[in-house]
Formats: sequence, C-alpha cells, structure tokens
Amino acid sequence: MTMDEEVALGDSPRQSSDGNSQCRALLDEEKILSHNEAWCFKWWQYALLFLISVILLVPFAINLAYKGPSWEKTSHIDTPQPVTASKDQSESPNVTQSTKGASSPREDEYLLDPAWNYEAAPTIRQYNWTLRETELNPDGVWRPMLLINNQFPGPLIEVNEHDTIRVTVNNQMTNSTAMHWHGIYQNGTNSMDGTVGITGCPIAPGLSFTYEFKVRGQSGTYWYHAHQGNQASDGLVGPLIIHSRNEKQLQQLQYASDRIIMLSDHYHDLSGILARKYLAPDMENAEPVPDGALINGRAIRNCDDLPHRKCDNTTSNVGFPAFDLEPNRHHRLRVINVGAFAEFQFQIDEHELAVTEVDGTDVQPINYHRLNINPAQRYSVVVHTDKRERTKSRMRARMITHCFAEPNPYMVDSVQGVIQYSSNSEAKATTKLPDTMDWNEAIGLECKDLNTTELVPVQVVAAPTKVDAFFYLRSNFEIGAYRLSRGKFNTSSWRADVKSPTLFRSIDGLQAKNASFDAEQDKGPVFVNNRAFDQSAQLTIQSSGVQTVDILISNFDDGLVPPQLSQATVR
Ligand SMILES: [Cu+2]
Repeated sequence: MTMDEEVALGDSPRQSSDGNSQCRALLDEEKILSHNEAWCFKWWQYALLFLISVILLVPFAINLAYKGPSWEKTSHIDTPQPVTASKDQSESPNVTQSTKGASSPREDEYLLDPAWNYEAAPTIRQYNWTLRETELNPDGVWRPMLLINNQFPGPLIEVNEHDTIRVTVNNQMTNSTAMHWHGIYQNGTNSMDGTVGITGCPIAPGLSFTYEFKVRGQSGTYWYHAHQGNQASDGLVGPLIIHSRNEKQLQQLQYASDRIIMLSDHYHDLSGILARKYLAPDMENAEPVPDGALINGRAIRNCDDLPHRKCDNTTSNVGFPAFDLEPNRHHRLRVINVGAFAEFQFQIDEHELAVTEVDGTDVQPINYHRLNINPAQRYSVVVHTDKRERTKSRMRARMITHCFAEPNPYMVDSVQGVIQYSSNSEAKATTKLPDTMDWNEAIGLECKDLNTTELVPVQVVAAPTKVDAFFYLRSNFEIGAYRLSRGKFNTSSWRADVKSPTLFRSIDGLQAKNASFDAEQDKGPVFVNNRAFDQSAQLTIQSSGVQTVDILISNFDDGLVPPQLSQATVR
C-alpha cells in the first residue's frame, strides 16, 4: 500500500495574519488574487515556526468536490501553448523565460541541453502553465486526462542551484488543483510547497496562482506532481532537474548525453472513478490495479485486446519509445517513477546500469542488471553503449504485479522501449522491438525496495548525533464503521482541511498568542499538538525552531509504505 507522508518544515518569511480567510477567498472565486495578495504574510518575529504535520493520505482519496468534467478531444499532444510574458517577468530584468518546451518537439524536451551553463549567475526561471482537461490515447486507448500546456508528461523544469523557480499555474480545469515540487526543501517558502490542506489552499477553477521559490542546498533529479486528490495519476506530472555547479565532479562517471526516463503505471479510467470504488465499503484495501505502463508517456496496446475501449494505436504519439544514443560513449539516464502505485523493475538488455544518483544524492557507481524503483523515487544510471554485435537493445520496465491486490484481465504488466546506437539525438516512437537477451536472473517477485545500503554518497554528510525528539508511528489499514477500510498512523487517518491548512492555522494561532499552540515545556521542544488539531483526522507534530526528529515507522500492512518526507532530507 502506498502511503504519502508529508512533513512540512521551516519558516515562512511572509506569513498571513488571516490565512484561513485567504483560503476562502481563493475557493470562493471572488477574484483572482495576485501572488502577492494571496500570500503576503507578516514576518513572524518570535521564533521559527517548525511544524511537522504527519499525514496519512489514502492514495486514492476522493477528489475534492469532484464534478464530471467536460472533456475536449485532441488528436495531438506535441504542441505546447506558447509561453506568454507575464507581468512578473516584465518587471524583473534577470528572468529566463523557458521557451524550450514551446519550440521543441516533445521528444527532445527530456534530453538535457549539452551546452547548459552550470556557471550562470542565479536567475529567475519563469514558466507559464495552463492546465486543461483533454482526451488522449497514450497507449492507444482514449481516456480523459489533465494536461499541462497540452503536453503529457509535463514540461521540463531545468535550473541551476541558487536559481529561483517561478511557475504561474492557470487552472482551466473543472476541479481545483495544486502543484507540489517533490523533494524541494522550501526552506523559508513553506507556503509554496503545494500540499493542499497542509501548506496551502487549492487553486480554484478559472484562477491562477504563482509558485515562487529559490533552490538552495540541493541538486539532482526531482519531479513535480499535482497534490489535489489523485490528479497526478491523470497526467499532472513532470521532471524537475537541478544542476549543481559541481555536477561534473559529483557524478563519478562522465557521460556524453543526459536524459530523463519517466516510468508510470497507467489506468484507462480517471482517478476519481477509481477512488470511489477503492474507498467504498467492503473494499478491503484493494488498490486499483493498473491497465498498463508508460515510458515518457508512451506505450502501444493491441486494440483488439480491448474491445470495450475506444482505441486507436496508429496516432503518432503511440508506440514503443525509442532513444538514440551515440555508440561507444557513456550516457546518463535519470529514471523517475512518476506513477501512482506500481513498483517497476527497469533494465536495458545486455547493458549494465551504473547507479550514480539516488533521489538527489550523488553516489559512487555500482552496477545493476535491474533497477527496482518505487513511485516518487529517482535513480540516475549511466550506460555504456559498447556492444559491437548489435545497434539496438530492448528497454524493459516491468511492474511487480505481486503487489497488486487482484487480477486485472486487461492488464499488460510491462512497457518496453528501444535503445538505438545512433548519432542522432532524436527519440521517437517505433512499432518494432529488437530481439535482445533478457538477463538470466529470475524476475523479482517481492514488493521490495532496492537494497540501497551498499550505495555510498560521493559527499558523505553524517546524520546529526543529537536527537531532540522521537516519535513512533504504527501504519496499517483498519476496517471501521460502515466496513470502510482506511489507512492509519497510530489511531489517526488524515483528513485535509482545504479551507484551513495546517500551516495557516498554526501561524494564525501563534500570532494571536492562542494557548493551544504554546510549546508545552513539559513535553519537550517537539510535541504532538492535540489541542489545536483533532488527532483522529490531523496528527500534527509541532516544534519551536529547527529540531532533529527521529521517526520510527512500523508497517503492519502487507504492502510497501514509501513514506515521503516533504521538504526534508532523510539520512
Ligand atoms: Cu511527491
């Protein structure tokens, strides 16, 4: 079972005197609040607010106020809308406008620019996104999807460490939304984290919101995804790459090309429909089983196998994704699992994968034949195109189906692609697979994470030796009233309050000197705040100032629990 645990850390430089009313304003659609109006917080002068909200999000929670959208059919996905200059941009002289996605075909966009300037002075990287509902056939089967600038997966965000990322999100969808920047520390910009009900409000339909944050103290491979309901599984995902000035030194193997490979499980139905079934009575934690899988938003299905679906596998976006790699060189592939549920085993036939980065930490290279990757994880691997007897090899991404609760007769459990030795830099879809050798080892059947204990960071950063607080969390699923199965941490099952996010409520309470938010000295510097928050729905750990916290999670579920510590590094 996938659980999503968010921990919001840090202080906010601009804190609201009335965060709750800000939320209501956004939700009531009274007016389009500018970025500054919506988030103009007063400086909290007493102490750094250090707030930890430990959350349990049921992975297929019902979309907020889900309404049936009216879908607009499109037959193409490769034409992102032109990026328009924003007011913010015209006022700021050192803004770098991203036009790459607008001017390049989609296939090129996930190939990183070899002429990238790692030494560039810190700048603002501006992106303008319009979110729309569209019908699309990533593997041939038409389904309603949510797209950013008419593109799936979403546009690449590529920046240097110390740059400022500024993304204006215009929500032209039926439902509210929010965008979360997975793994970004947000130190000092907590309210830009995009976690609905925790650090902010959703963006109501028809409104825009500008996320702006500086990237400090981290580099490597990250991604973004919608953080409202399960909209990420409907298409709102994309890569976020941060270059360190020392990238060439941190990466121990030098490479000729650098590209992104996004793996995702794929459902032929909207997440809102699946969530309703999943959360119904008597569904004992039987997660929706994917219908297939995609690499960079592509796959190809035999339409004859799916007579009950509207299917066309002849459009240009459908096919086995193919990647051109120059022969006799090393190539970096940044593999990201942007899916909702399935763990993948990833491989390239006859080519070893040297892992050189794990979730933003550069590591000493270790070779693997197959790479296990769970949702939200990122691994960089370097492959050597040194085979003399052939010029094409199969890429395989297999979902580990033993983790699935029930059979799905329409499921194809893997997606395949092609690595072709060629000096072109283009990638395209193909309908033919080369006949190359699979590895001899048995396919992994257990839902087990890659054993990362043998991976050694290039820059070793020791964990803090002194711990300020310790919390034990027991995670499992319990069947309660009305035979509803719900995920829990201890006795708590998270219910996001979209009109009163945890962060806003805490800031308001602290500013008003509300006794419910006072640090309780007898409980130590970090404590469960059970006075201001209802523990059955919002298990919230509060702290004054920056603290080191140990969290021990015992998983009593039969599936994996990849906890997500948002805005924090786990050591
Ligand atoms: Cu995330």
